[in-house]
Amino acid sequence: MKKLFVFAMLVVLAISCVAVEAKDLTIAFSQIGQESDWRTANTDSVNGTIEAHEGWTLVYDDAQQKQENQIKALRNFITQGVDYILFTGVVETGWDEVLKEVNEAEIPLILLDRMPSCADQIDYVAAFGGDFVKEGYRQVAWAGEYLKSLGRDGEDVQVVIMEGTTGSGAQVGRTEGNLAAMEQYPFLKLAAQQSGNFTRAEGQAVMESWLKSLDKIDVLIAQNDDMALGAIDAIKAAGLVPGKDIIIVGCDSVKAAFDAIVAGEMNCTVECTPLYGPTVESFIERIEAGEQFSKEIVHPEEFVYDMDGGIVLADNDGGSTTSIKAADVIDERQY
Ligand code: GYE
Repeated sequence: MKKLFVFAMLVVLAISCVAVEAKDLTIAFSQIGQESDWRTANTDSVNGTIEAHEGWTLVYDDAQQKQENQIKALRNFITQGVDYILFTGVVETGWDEVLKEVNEAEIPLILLDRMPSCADQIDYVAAFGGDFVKEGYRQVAWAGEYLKSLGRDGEDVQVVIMEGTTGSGAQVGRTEGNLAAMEQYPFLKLAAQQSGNFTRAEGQAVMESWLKSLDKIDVLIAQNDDMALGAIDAIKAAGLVPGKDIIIVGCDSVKAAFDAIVAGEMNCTVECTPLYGPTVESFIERIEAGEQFSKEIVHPEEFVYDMDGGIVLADNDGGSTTSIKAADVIDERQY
């Protein structure tokens, strides 16, 4: 009986020790909006992870694509005295003032996804997001190599680039990568370049107008899958066959793009993972334990998926990657 009592006391002590050690945290997240499947998966991953973590409380704000809403949200987070701020900016510029206010309030800032251009002038504790230049480079390099494999590098191949939200880190970086890779494949000719704002509806509208105004389109480079999927609807409505009459390369690698590739209506998607939750969780846990991160942006490892696999393409950083057949891994996809 006495032994049992001592054991019970030890259990009580152990539980209370754990309770004292784990610090309760309020973590605020200023999200851009819900423009794409990528964004929905990103929100679910980050919010879901924080909400599931014992002792962590989430304060979430959806800015509906408006910079002024994000600025308001950040100021609210400061007033509330949250313990961490997670931030991704709808565009790159215009954050200097409000992020300096976050610094003055001494709230640890974690930069996610689209980095602000003032990153060099502010303090932040960690940064995590896609390598947008590399993704853009891969999109065009995949198309170049694929066309070569079809023996079409002797043609003048007409390429349209559908860009994301103008002035966003993802659009700026992917456009830089797209254009750098175009230089490596002189048979690829830029026929048009326009924003489809990362949404399905605008992707469809931009493709409709291109199909009316341009003589010939051989390749569509869409800076996200949602715009590619919208464009596919426009291509079908015009009586053309997507994936054949027009080669379509997207970005993100969302499930709907995998379905389109397996159905033969889309050719390739360059991965950009939205599953940030586990990384954010480990950053915060490690920072709480006293670890310091460098200011360098941590990029996740990402791949390229297409119809048949086996296309070898050079990366912009001297490395290379081999495409993976989408149908082989579709069942493992998490978003
Ligand atoms: O590719 C797109 C989204 O910033 C990486 O934003 C993100 C991009 C993503 O709307 O689908």
